[in-house]
Amino acid sequence: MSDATHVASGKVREIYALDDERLLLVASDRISTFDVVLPTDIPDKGRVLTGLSAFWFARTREIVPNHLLELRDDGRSMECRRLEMLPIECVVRGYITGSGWKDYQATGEVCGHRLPAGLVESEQLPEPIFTPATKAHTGHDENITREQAAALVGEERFAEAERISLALYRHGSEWAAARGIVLADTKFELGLDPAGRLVLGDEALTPDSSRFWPADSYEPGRGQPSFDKQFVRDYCETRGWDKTAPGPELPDDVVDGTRARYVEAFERLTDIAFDDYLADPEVVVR
Ligand code: Q0Z
Repeated sequence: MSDATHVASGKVREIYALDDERLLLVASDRISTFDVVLPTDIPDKGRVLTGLSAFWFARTREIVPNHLLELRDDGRSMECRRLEMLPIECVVRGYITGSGWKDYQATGEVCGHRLPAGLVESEQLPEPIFTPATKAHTGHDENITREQAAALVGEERFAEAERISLALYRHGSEWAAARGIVLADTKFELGLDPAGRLVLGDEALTPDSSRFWPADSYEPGRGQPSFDKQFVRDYCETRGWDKTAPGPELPDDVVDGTRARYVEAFERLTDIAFDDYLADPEVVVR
């Protein structure tokens, strides 16, 4: 780590430059809820997210190449190829929730996709839709139409990004559904390699970049509980917190229950014991 210079911070992750071609992505154990990072860590959360990303990168290489070069022994750091990231977030939605639900209620459309009338909150869409967003450096990403996205990246890149994103979502959502997890929606970040080819970067199909819902309690017509963060949200609600920083410290039972949910998501999706991952992170890419 002494040879790496810090280049960027996300809410719960850090990026370091290793050299001109390589970055180190480090996932912390921080957790955010209602857009605020809480003062209490969830032990091993960063390892769960890194392991899941690496798992998906290994399993989606036939769909799109990715930036992963090496998973480090700490289980929370990945050496990656440095890419020229596209200036759009590649969001795919299979269910109508979040900002998609808001936009649909206001206009009957999401990112220019006209949807059937009468959808209820959290309902599955007739088919998954690609709903690009701009990268807001402060505040929230903004949904944009395919025309706006195509103007930012070019028609040809847009069409390729859409095709890749839908294929990744279909793969991930079918895999997750077979293991009792609804992948409601997800966000990919694509970049260009030096040859100008699209490459999957950042994290992929993790609970921080997606909405995971427990399939056994799925019920359209209401908001769904989050597979991973529901204990934290419930606790924050009982505290009557106003959702401005700083958030509340979490009690041990909320921390333990939340850690168990992250580990459960990892084990269900990978069919690998989390202890085996801790002993040798490369198990997820073999
Ligand atoms: C990803 C982000 C994070 C803060 C830049 N392979 C890549 N090449 C170039 N840039 C990126 C990547 Cl992954 C890149 N982000 C998002 C991640 C902390 C922001 F860990 N920003």
